[in-house]
Amino acid sequence: MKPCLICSREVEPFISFGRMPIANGFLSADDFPGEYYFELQAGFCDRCKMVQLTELVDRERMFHDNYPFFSSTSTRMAMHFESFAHEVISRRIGGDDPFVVEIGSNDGIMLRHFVQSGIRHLGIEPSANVAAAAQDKGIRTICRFFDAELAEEIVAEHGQADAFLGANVMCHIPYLHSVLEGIEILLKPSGYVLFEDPYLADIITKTAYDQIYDEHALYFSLASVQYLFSRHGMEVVDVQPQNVHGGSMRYIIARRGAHPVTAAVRFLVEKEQAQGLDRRETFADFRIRVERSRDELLLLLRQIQKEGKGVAGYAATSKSTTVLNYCGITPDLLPYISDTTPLKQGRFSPGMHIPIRPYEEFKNHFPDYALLFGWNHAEEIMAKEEAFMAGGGKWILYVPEVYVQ
Ligand code: DWN
Ligand code: SAH
Repeated sequence: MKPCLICSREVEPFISFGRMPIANGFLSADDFPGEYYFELQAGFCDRCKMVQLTELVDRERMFHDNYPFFSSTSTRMAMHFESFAHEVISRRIGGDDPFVVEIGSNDGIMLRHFVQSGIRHLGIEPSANVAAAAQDKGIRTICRFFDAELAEEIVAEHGQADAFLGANVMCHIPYLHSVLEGIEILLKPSGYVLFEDPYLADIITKTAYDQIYDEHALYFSLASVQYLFSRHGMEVVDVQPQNVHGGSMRYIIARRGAHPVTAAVRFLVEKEQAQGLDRRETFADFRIRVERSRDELLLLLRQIQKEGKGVAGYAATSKSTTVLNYCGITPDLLPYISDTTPLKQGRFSPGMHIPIRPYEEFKNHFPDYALLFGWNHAEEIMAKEEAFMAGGGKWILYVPEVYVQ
């Protein structure tokens, strides 16, 4: 048993996906022999209620100068971050010369709106290639991992921040206490922290097990976030569910007593208890549903193969690495995955070594079936793929269950 990343109590594992490669470790054939693996296993801490990985991958193996995820590839997400930025600008900052810091700012998908509004901003993004994409757009970005030490340096140079932002990044940081110490240093007394991540209740109820992969070290509920921030003199003052990435939660946090706590926080605390997010049995039940999902997906792909129909993967997401390796989906069952990211094209998927092909391959030769690894972008993708569907093409989905549409 491993000590909890948040409170040091022993964590009880509830699911193992077995030997797993790096989710975003798309590779060339020369690299197959040296491919890195770890055991992908998630556990639950009964004291602080944090769901977490029990074996961690070194951060430099995941976030480096060749990180292949560029946030701006989804137009729906671009709109989402425009509205996130406007929530901050209209409701959370003010005064003469506000200053906003975002960690995990990637290619600047959110910060560009602060640039446009002439607001003092700073992005903290350790993956050099995506940081450079932001810098090229005139977005002030430091290429470092955020922690308490960096927070001191930022305050010395720019002063304290009015808002500290993060989207899909806090759950990537197992050393969160250092980040929270940094926030204590960086945030003005009346400042706000706003961050959002895939929400544990959505992952569990939708059997969205593919959200579990190396980069996601933590899986937040309101209860676990409250515990974490309370240890640093802060509290959750509001929560706002977000209809992105399959169901996310935005947490709005302030120093204890600085701002009133909304009724939404109290309601969600009760709802989580009713859903059993604070109990082990909930996770044991999740494991059973995950195993069933795996068996059904494999069965379906084998049937399609037997019928001699063509199938392709759609979007080589990080999440797909868990599905492919856990289910054992080999290139004979899935000959290729189409993806719009040039850095992934011409390479192979981690572990199962399925070729990643440019989107044009899909567009020019529709398969009979498309296995939608980008299910979280289903609305955007299906709207774009009307011709595929009009020609009789069918989608294979596995969240919240395995089905053909
Ligand atoms: O937390 C994370 C989230 C925010 O983004 C990171 N750890 C990594 C990443 O996860 P992901 O790879 O599962 O993200 P997405 O946004 O579900 O998938 C992005 C991939 O999908 C890209 O490779 C581009 C591809 N894609 C595509 O080929 N066609 C995406 C769309 C919308 C499309 O139409
Ligand atoms: N916010 C973007 C990107 C999410 S991907 C979005 O929602 O689309 C996660 C990002 O966090 C990656 O770009 C990664 O390089 C970055 N990251 C990982 N650890 C970090 C840390 N300690 N500090 C700041 N950024 C970090």
